[in-house]
Amino acid sequence: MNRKNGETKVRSSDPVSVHDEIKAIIKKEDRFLITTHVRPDGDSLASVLVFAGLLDAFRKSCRICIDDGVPRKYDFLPGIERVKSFDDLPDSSGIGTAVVLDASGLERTGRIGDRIPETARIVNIDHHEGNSRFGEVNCILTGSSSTAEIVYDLYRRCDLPLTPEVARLVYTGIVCDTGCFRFANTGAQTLETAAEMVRAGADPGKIIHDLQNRHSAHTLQALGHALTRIRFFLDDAVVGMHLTCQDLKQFPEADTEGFVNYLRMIEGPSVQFFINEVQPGRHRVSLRSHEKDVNQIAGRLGGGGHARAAGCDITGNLEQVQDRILGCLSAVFKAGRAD
Ligand SMILES: [Mn+2]
Repeated sequence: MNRKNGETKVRSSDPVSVHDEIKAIIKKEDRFLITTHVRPDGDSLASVLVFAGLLDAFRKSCRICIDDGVPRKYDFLPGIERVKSFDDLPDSSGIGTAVVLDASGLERTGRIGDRIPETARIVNIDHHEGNSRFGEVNCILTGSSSTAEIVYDLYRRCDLPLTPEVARLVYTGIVCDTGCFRFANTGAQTLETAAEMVRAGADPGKIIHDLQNRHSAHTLQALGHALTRIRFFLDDAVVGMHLTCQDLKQFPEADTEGFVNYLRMIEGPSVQFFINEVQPGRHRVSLRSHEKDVNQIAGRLGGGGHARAAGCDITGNLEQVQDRILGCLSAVFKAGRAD
């Protein structure tokens, strides 16, 4: 990837001027690619679909492409069939503008980033604190609960009518990134936007049902298995659990996304982690905290995310992975810098 990143310093954008800039691009550009990070979640998928709706309203053509399949649990999202995987993008030479949503760096889009022609303009819309401002236009609003909320704000500023489909998408994005309005990123504005979505046709009960009550039995069995592995570290300041490839062979249909959040329910520890061995020796680590900056810790381990929810990939055996996480945490605790 030859593209140069912009300043790496975190800085929130001025929403009015950057929205105007994006609006101007939408008006003059005709060939768009919309993408987001690998292992898409509810917010990233909702964001790409709301942005696609915005382009539809301007009668612009776009392709939506993600370097990963769409997890089955998001199959209820209106328009989800428009989201294509990497193999469906054999030729990207005609793309004039790539809109990258909910990705803190271009590398988070996996192989898609490399497919964006050098001549194409990149519009980067995100709410992650560590966003590397890799776009020609960067709309980074770290105070937003979700990227869906930012895209909706843009949609509203374009004076487009709020359809029930867009309302369902935006509501889903907010619910997914706020943990159903439980996390610290749930502000008054978030709840106001959510209320607006409900008035416009989003059904909160139905969306929660679609998101949470369609798990396979394997998912709950895998969760049960992981919960038996809860261990405390660093004088009980940290709690963690893990699943190995071997474990997951017993539960092939398990979706482990969100398992780490169960650890947050334990009183006492200030940091929670879940280690998921996705391939032999390759571990996906999820970090959470009620009050520490785990984005900083994930950053030291080659990952990133948000202050209270972040992740990284670490290779090695389980003990090595655990040692690296704990080594990093104990250094940060000692220095008292993770507040
Ligand atoms: Mn997000």
